[in-house]
Amino acid sequence: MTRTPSQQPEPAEPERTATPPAGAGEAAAGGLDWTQSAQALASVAGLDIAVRVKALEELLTRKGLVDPQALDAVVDLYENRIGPRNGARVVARAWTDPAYRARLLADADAAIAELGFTGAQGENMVVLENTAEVHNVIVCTLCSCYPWPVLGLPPNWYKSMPYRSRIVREPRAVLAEFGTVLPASTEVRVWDSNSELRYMVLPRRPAGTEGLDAEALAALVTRDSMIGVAEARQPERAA
Ligand SMILES: [Co+2]
Repeated sequence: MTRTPSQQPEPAEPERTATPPAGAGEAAAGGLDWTQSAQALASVAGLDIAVRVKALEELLTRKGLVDPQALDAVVDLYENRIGPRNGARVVARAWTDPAYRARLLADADAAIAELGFTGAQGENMVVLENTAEVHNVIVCTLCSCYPWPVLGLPPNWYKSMPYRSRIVREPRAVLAEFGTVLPASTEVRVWDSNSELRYMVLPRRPAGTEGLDAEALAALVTRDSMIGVAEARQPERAA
């Protein structure tokens, strides 16, 4: 099975972070010295990246080098705020600028880069447009490939085995669990991401949003709507 480091921002790689500080070698407060720490890290090097990251986090926490709550805050930032807000801006632009929408559907990498969103896990993007006829939803059945620059880090359910298997077998049932019930006439297409190709869904623009500017529109675009398990939010007041 192919594994990609899709759960933490780049600096979390043990190799780079486990550099011994000056005076290393003495027993530290946590009971491990840096030689032992490096060996411990090497011994888990063949394991899943999540296990390696967890081991690294515990080691750094024990040494007082990181605050686990601060780490959680960083993850939350990427998972829930910075990332999905980027994608929301892409969607709002596509809703308000037909020429941009056309560029986005034709060459997503270039159109997304126009807004300044580039980086790891964002190469070879494909944007899938939801319409009344076709509803797209994305998954990575093999692991957890996900377009970081526009959506941030994947939510835990996206990485879970039940989602990865069930969205393929029974997409309508899974969508219904997310509160998304589509007419029988709407075709549901499930797209399997991989290390060469990352998908993002362009959700349908909600009705009654004609008077909203791009910023107000972006606020209606949720992470889940860009994965395709939900639709964009309805505006609170009819425009
Ligand atoms: Co994957």
